[in-house]
Amino acid sequence: MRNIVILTGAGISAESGLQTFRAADGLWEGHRVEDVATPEAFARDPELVHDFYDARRARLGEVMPNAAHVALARLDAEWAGQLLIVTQNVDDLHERAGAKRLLHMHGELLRGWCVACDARFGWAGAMGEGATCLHCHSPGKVRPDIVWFGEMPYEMDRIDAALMNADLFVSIGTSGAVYPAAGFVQTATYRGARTLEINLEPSQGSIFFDERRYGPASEEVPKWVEEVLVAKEPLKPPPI
Ligand code: BV8
Repeated sequence: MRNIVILTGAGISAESGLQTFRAADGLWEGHRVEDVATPEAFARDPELVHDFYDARRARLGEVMPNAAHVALARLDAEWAGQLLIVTQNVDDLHERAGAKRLLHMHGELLRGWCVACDARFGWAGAMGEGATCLHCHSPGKVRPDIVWFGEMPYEMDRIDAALMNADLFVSIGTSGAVYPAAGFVQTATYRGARTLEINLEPSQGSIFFDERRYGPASEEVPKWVEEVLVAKEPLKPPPI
């Protein structure tokens, strides 16, 4: 086993104190998806959408990565084979834990996107309707650099290439409710990869996984990473 693809969802950040989406106290409880996470919603009521994301961006400053984020960063640092962490999360906890081989398929809270000049840039703090583009300085054209429902996720080519080449696909802390992410397990299986689900409870796609482990990510992920790193035979570095 050399090439690993890991998909993470809101469940991996739950123990850091970030709300998940579908839990009783989840993000979608307070807000209807179509009111805050669609381009139509942003056109209709940008203030409501900015308030939703400004609040989540502010919350980031109050939380820390947990043992699951730290364990994946360790695997990233020590795994000689190919590894890609594909997160659906818009928080920055994977980065803060030290993960490098990481991509945000649904964007990032700490980034802005100017719909006037198409520039994308780091953004800390409230954004709000009046935000001015850091590149073209147009006011009121900056939106969160986040993939909303109906929009194409980021870096799908890179994700597909990694799935095509994977020996192992692992899904952590996701309900498997949102596509195309929820379909990755079938793509990986179709390409001959072994598949493992680590979650608090069975996800909507749990039947598609070869192996399932249920429990809090902060306990199950460090255990799994230890197994993988201990099991690894002294891999020779890939031929130049
Ligand atoms: C698109 C950013 C065209 C915003 C997000 C096929 C069939 C049906 C519908 C569709 C389909 N294809 C497309 C659609 C439409 C739609 C979709 O899937 N709708 C669903 C609702 C049916 N998809 C789209 O619109 C996507 N775009 O399709 O474009 C296209 C077509 C083909 C190829 C390419 C493109 C865009 C979707 C992205 C939307 N943006 N996020 C924001 O964050 O505000 S999605 C957002 O919701 C998250 O990023 C994530 O993806 C999803 C939430 O899911 P989870 O992260 O899994 O969170 P959830 O709360 O649901 O579950 C948490 C899990 O963790 C639970 O299972 C729980 O048990 C577990 N857990 C909790 N605590 C712990 C834990 N596990 C371990 N330890 C714990 N402590």
